[in-house]
Amino acid sequence: MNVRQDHLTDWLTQARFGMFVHWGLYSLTGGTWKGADTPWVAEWVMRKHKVPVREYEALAGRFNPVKFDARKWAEAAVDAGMKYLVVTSKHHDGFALFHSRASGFNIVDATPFKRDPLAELAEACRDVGLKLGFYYSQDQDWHEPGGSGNNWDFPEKTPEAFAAYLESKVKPQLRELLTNYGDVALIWFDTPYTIKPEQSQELKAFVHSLQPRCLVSGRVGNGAGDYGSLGDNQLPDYPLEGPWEGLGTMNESWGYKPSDTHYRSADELLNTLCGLVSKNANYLLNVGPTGEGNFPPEAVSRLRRIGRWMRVNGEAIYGAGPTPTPTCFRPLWGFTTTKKEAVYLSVFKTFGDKLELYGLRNAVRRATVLGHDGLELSVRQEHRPEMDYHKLVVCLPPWARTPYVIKLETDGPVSANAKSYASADF
Ligand code: H79
Repeated sequence: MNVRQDHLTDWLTQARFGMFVHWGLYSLTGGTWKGADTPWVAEWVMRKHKVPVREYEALAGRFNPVKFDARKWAEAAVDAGMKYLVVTSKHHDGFALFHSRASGFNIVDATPFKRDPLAELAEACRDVGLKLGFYYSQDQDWHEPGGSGNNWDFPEKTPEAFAAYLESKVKPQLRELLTNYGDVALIWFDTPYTIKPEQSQELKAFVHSLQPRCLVSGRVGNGAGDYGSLGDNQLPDYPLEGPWEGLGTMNESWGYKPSDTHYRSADELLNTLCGLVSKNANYLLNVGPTGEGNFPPEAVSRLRRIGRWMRVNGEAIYGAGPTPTPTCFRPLWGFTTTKKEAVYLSVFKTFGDKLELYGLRNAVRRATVLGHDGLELSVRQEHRPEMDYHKLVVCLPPWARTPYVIKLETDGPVSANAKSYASADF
């Protein structure tokens, strides 16, 4: 995929960490339909149980999340160290979480709530300095005969009906999203299962015609995106070229699912963040608020812990580049990220009182632990320039608690033997 590499994606690479929010009518169900569970992901409740459109629509009559507080969501993201927020404006169920003239199946016209959460979020994000993006399911729409995915109400799918759906719902709703909510940082398209190459290009051009600075996610399909999108919960093995974004959940489901209690710990989520940045990718971490509009307590506590860590260690994340030694055996202690004249080692696991790093050609001027700037760690370096072999040994501080970050200040721009191996004994 040909991702865009110009100044318009600079903010994305600078940001590195964002919040994904999956919220909609499915949040009311918690993934349960007439007593039956939906495996894995709650937001698929309609398709997994083949709920007829008319029956699913009735959920709207019960959607009244009076506890929704946009400011609270935005502040939770900022406190966690996140720089942007992407919220589901319309998921595969076809329900618009904003006031839409293009479809009556929207939160203002179809629910007793009658408020427009996206308008409230746009204002809150502006107030707290978060960029705002909208997830929009352009291909699957289980509410429409032309959208893909619903073959129980609409068994006859045709390319003509899909094209008509793009014209009558997708484009008008994108126009609303890109006209009524101020600056939109990105549109996060998803699941390009049936969309044709020219339709993906057309949607991208349509978004840019309304807001030229708005980025289009890789899942608009057919390689047309401005930036790349990894698979759900995927970690790449090697650094990626250009702007990319990884995305993941804290438990399994994206939409609120109280039975899904298999949460990753805050440290595991930080491990994923550091792992992604070391591969030149962002991390969009999901929260699935309840049908009442609250973040689950498990998410709140993790966001708080992540925020405490980011306030000390954010320097290793924001605007940081990938590992300079991608072919090194994957270090077991953690991950490497870089700035112009610094290398950051995020340490998640220690083996004894030393850590080894191979391939760094620079002399290290100073080694410190972020948050403990006054204390210098002792390092030993061995260089054999004729073999481009470089070994660095850092003495680990016994008082530091993982995960922590070691900053190595280099004697000039970071330079490394990218093909360096972890061991010279081969
Ligand atoms: O919005 C979230 C997912 O609902 C959406 N993308 C993320 C960001 C997504 N849609 N489709 N997929 C992800 C891939 C579909 C995977 C499937 Fe399944 C495996 C469909 C059926 C089996 C996962 C498990 C979804 C339903 C059950």
